[in-house]
Amino acid sequence: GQAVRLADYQPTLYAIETVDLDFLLSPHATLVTARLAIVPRDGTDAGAPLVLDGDGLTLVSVSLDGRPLAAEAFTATPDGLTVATPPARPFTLEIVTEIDPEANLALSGLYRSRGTYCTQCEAEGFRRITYFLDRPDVLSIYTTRIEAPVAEAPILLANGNQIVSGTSADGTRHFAVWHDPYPKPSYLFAMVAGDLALVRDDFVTASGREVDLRIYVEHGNEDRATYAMDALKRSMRWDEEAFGREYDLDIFMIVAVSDFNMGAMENKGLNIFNDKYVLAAPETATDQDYTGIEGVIAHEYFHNWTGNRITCRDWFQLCLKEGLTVFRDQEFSSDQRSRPVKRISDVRTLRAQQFTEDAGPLAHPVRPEIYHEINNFYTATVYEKGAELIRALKTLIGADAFARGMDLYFDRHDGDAATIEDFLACFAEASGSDLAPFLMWYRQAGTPRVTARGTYDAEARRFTLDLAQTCPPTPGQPTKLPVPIPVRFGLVGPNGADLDVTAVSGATVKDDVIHLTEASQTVVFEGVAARPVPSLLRAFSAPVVLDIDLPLEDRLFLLGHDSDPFNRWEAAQAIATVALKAAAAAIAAGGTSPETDRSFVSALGTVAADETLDHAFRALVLQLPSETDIAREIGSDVDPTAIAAARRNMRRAIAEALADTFAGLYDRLSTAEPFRPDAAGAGRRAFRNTLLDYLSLVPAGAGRMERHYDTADNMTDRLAALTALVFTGAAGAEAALADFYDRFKDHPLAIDKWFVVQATAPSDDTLDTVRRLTGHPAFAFTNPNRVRSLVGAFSMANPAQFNRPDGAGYAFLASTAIDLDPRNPQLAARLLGAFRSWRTMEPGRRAKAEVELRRIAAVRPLSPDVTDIVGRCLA
Ligand code: BAL
Ligand code: ZN
Repeated sequence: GQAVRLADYQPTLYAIETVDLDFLLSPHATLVTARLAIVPRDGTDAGAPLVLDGDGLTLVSVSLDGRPLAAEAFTATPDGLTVATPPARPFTLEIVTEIDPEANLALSGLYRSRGTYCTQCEAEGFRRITYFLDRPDVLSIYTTRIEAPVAEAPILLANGNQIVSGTSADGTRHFAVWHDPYPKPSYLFAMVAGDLALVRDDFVTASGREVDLRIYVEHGNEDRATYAMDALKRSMRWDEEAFGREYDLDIFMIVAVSDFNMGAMENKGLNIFNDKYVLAAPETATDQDYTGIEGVIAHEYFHNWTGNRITCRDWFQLCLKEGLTVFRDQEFSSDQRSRPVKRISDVRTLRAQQFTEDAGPLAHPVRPEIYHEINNFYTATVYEKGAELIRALKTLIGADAFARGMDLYFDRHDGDAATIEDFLACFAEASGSDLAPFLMWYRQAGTPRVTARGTYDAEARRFTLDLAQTCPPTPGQPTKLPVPIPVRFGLVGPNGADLDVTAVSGATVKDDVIHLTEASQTVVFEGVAARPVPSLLRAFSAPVVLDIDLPLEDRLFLLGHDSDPFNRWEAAQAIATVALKAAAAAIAAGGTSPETDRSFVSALGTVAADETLDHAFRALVLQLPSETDIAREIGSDVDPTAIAAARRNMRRAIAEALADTFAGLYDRLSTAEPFRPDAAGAGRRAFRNTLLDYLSLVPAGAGRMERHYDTADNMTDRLAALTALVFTGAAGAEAALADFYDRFKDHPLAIDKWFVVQATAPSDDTLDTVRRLTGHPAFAFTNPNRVRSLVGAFSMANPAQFNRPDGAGYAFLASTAIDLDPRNPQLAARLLGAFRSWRTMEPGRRAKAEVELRRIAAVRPLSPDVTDIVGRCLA
């Protein structure tokens, strides 16, 4: 694709005020008639060409104000339609295209998923349906007529409200007309037609509007949509209470489909979901699935205001809707469950995905300034770092000013296609502060590193904290400027309580937040009664790497006593990270792992046994940093085999030292309780399964894994047992795999887990297994969930096996992506993200990865999606 630059933004010459769409559905030859009411914008030169986007379209006819356009009046290719000299007044353009939904394996535009017609238009799918100004700043009122055989598609849905419907005289064909009164960009268009079951409920908004809630699923799945419906109602109420946002149509629909590139899509009034984020039953869905459903249902619903009512001016502003909406769904989940547990989980994801992305060749600013393929920018940086920036902004200006800024944003920009500058201006106004420096967070890629060094002067009762920030170079950005970093802190005194301070100088400190705005600042705290242990970046108040040289005793103290639960967890992570880096280096150099520090192990035992802490939190403290986290911390000449060995050794050392404690805790939790997918139930299972994971490494685990598997009454427990059996290569592993497959062979989402377990197994046979499983009858390259479960899990979640020293993991991924690319380029490009850390590998692996990347780059034709990812990886 051509480079698109933020600096080149220009509004369109023409507006499209209304769009009347008419779909005559047929699997291989759907006729789409689009009647566009087009108006030259003020200032457009008379007769300036009208250039519409297309992608793979077949034009049937085009007419202007009811008359066919003469051949010389326009040019049409599959990828565009230009009207050379349109009238200098409002006019109607009628375009008829013919498309083949059945052959659309890219899952963008109009396609079929197990017989259901559905659409995915974000980012640029609408141009695969009809010629259009397919960009987010062209807002139109849509009316959609869908006609199909009754037998094939008894359900006909589109955005907005249904206004007319009818059936042919012989009863074989029918149609429905839907009208959406809210102007919207083309990426929010949706239609669905098929034979689906309906789950209904209703909701009354704060001001008394009755909303008809509908979830459409495949027949037989009705019972599995109840949790999604419940999450939807809770989301609707929460958005009224937390953000004052009410729903604005009489009907809200969700359709679950099996074949979907993304998680879900926020089309106005008609969300279309990957069924993974709708369907759940205790036997087939894990607690992680339930929380995923709750979060994604909320996310798509919240987009109705942050994304739909206020959309993006251009795709560079993607974070305007995504970062903000992720922030909103994270807040929702925090309020529904445990805030500290949610925070820790989100930071784990952020580090694993976003920090890793930010540290490699695919790093880009939260608001990029150039792209070649927008589909490749639906990233952890835009989403997760985007959400962190909203949170950091709230921390800097305070909750009250943040709330006023949000109100102002909704008020001022309702109906707009807005920018990050528009958004920040609302908060600058609401808080009376200059947010120009904050914009730098959006413009600079890379994870800032904050160095903190403290010294205590007992005589002067003074604590001095030297803070400095740097940000490493990223592609196209060799040097960086400082950004405003909110450092939430406490000075923890000897009894574990935060010490009082009588005066602070050297930086703005508001309540418990230091505003680090310069490259370096020294903060001086007066009246500090005792030597404190600084607890910095509490609740992870900014998306930075904190470099603080605390001795082990101080970290152990924070692990035991910090009033901030996040930093208690963080203390354990930091201790483990230091030790694991050292162990991996020793192993890579041909030595053996140093012994795991006994005081750390015993501190973990204390946390595990502390009944005042909730189960979910204890589970998180016991989980060591991932292999990916350790690799990123090492940063260069990475040996993933050594990292995996170091981590395995530490887990085993902990398990051996704490076997009795863990076994006792495990057994006490084993009393049966009815399954509930709430935070308490999920926490209890997470803790018990973490204990099982440790016990699986020692003799005490023998027998427990099988029993855990056999007695499981829910997927979380069953999957944990299966994972432990397979990962330890236990004698019962094969039988359990066979049993699991047999039990769930009619549940593709459960079979995905069966693929994941085998693809992530820490065994040198895993690649062979994965290759073999690509030929399994339950596997299909046409289904993104299956592909992600097998190929994606292997490449992204099994670093030691993907990065095999012989390069066979790289070759497998490259070949798979090359095969997939002609069918589903978005999916192929997404899988290749696994190469994002290739330059940090030791030279042997690096060379093998490069060979494979170059092999992909040489393939012709190659999609813009894959060309972009591979090109940036090699740049
Ligand atoms: N807009 C794409 C899917 C999502 O972020 O909700
Ligand atoms: Zn979103």
